[in-house]
Amino acid sequence: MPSKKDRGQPERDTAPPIPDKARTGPRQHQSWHEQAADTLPYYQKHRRDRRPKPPPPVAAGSLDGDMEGLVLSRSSRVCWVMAEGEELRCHLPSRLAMHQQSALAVGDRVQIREEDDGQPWVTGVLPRRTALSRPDPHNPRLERVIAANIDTVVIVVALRKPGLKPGLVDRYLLAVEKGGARPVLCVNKIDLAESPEDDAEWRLLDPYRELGVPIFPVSAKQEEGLEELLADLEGETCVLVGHSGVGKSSLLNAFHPQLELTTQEVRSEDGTGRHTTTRAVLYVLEGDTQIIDTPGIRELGLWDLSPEDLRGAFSDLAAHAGGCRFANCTHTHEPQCAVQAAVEAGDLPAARYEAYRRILESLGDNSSR
Ligand SMILES: Nc1nc2c(ncn2[C@@H]2O[C@H](COP(=O)(O)OP(=O)(O)OP(=O)(O)O)[C@@H](O)[C@H]2O)c(=O)[nH]1
Ligand SMILES: [Mg+2]
Ligand SMILES: [Zn+2]
Repeated sequence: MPSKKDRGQPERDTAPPIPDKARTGPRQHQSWHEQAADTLPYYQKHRRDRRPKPPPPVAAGSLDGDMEGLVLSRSSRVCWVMAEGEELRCHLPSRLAMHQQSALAVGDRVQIREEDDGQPWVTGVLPRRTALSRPDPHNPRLERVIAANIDTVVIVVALRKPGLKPGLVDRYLLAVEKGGARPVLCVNKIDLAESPEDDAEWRLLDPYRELGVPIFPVSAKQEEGLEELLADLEGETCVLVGHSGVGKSSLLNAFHPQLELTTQEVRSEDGTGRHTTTRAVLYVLEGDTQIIDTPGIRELGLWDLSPEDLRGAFSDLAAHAGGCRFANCTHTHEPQCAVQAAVEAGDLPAARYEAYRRILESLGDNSSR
């Protein structure tokens, strides 16, 4: 990893020891933003004309199968694959089934072959272009791939029922950046909200607007704003993610009513969803848009993210970090921290700084969900 000095930046002091919480993150590695070696703001790094990332290693198997296909969904030891216009139920060899959560995801391209038993089997998984991952909630050392080869991750939120939780959006943005896809924010259920001018919740979205994340206000119920969102996603492979009950499946039904996906009212007591969708499924819409519906989650753990990665990925904070006294400033306890000064001066939203602090602390906890 090149030092700051090698990159032509002035040498600065080394910060005093960081508190234990901030130090104990996942293993250190050369982070994706360092590899990118540029200082572009967050969203500009994710424009569609960006250079493709080098593919990760092949997950499993030899690649001399007979047919190539697209994984539509998966279950224990089997997956459904679209190959040559047909939907095939394919078996997984045990070497793949054993690592199914990381080795095979919806959106993966696989090689399949009809074996002697007359059944189609997956023989290998092709390298992924992008992925959206999280740690396994039961074992944070294992990667769980939510979706593979996606162009865009649509982070779905609602302003009411359930209320907007920016913490989850912050975490998704980090995971999306790491996986190489493009983020967009879809604000559903606007029929339940006041007008944007009057609604304090809308202001929670300001930092994301400033980061350049596209925001689409929609109502799946009243079919508002859907055309704009669909036009933005046209021809892409996308995944809908977010809390349970925000309306991911309802959006897909609104895009394509024949799907008739099951949806359920949120709980009246606290407005939380009922975890209706239980597995990720890819649907192909008109215009060759592929959309993956996923189960809602409670929290999103961050896969393989070090405190250094986090500092770089919060690009709005990082833009001020050059003024910190210490080159390795964590913006928590160090004197003469330009990031904290910017928050105090109102040049950086306090909410973003607090989000950074919360996530940094959770890395120390080795948070798994
Ligand atoms: N008022 C209103 N309600 C909506 C809208 N979109 C969805 N809903 C309702 O919100 C509830 C939850 O919708 P779902 O589509 O099941 O939510 P989900 O995100 O797929 O939830 P999980 O599958 O549990 O992750 C349902 O009762 C929908 O009718 C909307 O635009 N406005
Ligand atoms: Mg659903
Ligand atoms: Zn600092």
